[in-house]
Amino acid sequence: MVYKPYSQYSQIIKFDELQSPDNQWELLESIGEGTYGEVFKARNVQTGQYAAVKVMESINEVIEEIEEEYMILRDLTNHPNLPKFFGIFMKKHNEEDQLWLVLELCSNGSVTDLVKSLIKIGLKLDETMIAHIIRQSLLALEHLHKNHVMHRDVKGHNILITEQGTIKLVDFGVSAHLKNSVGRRNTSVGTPFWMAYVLF
Ligand code: 4QG
Repeated sequence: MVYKPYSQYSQIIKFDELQSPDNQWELLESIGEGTYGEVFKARNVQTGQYAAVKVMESINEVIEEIEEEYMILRDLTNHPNLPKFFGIFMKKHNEEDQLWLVLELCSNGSVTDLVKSLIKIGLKLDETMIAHIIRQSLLALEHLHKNHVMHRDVKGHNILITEQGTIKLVDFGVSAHLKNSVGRRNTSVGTPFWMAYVLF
């Protein structure tokens, strides 16, 4: 029997009551890395619907971060520029349990991927496309900020494009509710790309 301290520690996620994803979602290929886990394409075994699944291991080491991300997904993703949240599951594993966050698939990938593929063929984003991406990203941020949440890792990797071309800001792995511990949030997390604005 593996020791699972998280079932006692969590105030927000009832780990003991989480369902297994096994008869609902099956993983397909890996499609990227988030802050606290790998992301896979997945298919609903009953409906055939596709989704993105963020698989998290070593749950007890990042329990507070997982809870914060879960609350943001549960409460704030009712916005067109944030990914839909389809559910949270516990996958029993021989050695270590996995937590699965099932999210909307953005099948056109990230803005970083898009820019890289354009560069390869000698092209770049035109101003209209940049305006579209920035505008919808800002709408997502406005929604988060109105709800006292800061994302803290805005970058091309975390700005995704759906099949329809809608922009979705993703990965709340280092996001924080401001009402939790004001004064601790000047800590440096995420990717220090944004530091360029401060330094130059
Ligand atoms: C998500 C789809 C790359 C990731 C979170 C949804 C993290 C994707 C994705 O990632 N769709 C990424 C396709 C997602 C590609 C949603 C690709 C939420 N390169 O083809 Cl937190």
